[in-house]
Amino acid sequence: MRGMNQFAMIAALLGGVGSLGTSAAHAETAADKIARAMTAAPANISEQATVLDLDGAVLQEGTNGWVCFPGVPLIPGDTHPMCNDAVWMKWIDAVSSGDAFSTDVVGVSYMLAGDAMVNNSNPMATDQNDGGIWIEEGPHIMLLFPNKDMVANLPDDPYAGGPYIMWGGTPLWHVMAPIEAQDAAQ
Ligand SMILES: [Cu+2]
Repeated sequence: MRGMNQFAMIAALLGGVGSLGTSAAHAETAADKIARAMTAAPANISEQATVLDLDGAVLQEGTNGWVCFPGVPLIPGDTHPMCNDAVWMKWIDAVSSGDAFSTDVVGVSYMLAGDAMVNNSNPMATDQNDGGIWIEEGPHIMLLFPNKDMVANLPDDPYAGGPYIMWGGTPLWHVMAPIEAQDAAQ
């Protein structure tokens, strides 16, 4: 599946994930959003980063090429901040426009404040009782690679311990590298 349909479905179906934060988000000031966005990465990255709102509006201009968001921009109302390098920004743009993503170099994104609960194999899943493996990852780094052969050594199981592949069977695949111990599968 590709094109706008995929993004529209992800946005619509995962919208519920972020809806808990929506009412608080409406009351938030730009300063609140900037402060949360900056918690996604180490200060020496986030303090010089550009900060964008989920709709792409510039909250703060930066100088170091990194872009931080107060939530995942593909998920309306999300409150899990991330700081992306240029490769991850290209990935975000590709997913939101429905274009194919490719990269010649590794991409890095920081999510040191943790992430939403997701089905690790299906980005569009919404039912946590669907029998799939669900994960609400804590502080982590996310990596993009030029091709999947480069990560053939990594498991698809988020509870295997160490880095793992999220959404491995889809064009949205990426490596999750937790930086804190993860609770066992429930
Ligand atoms: Cu993440």
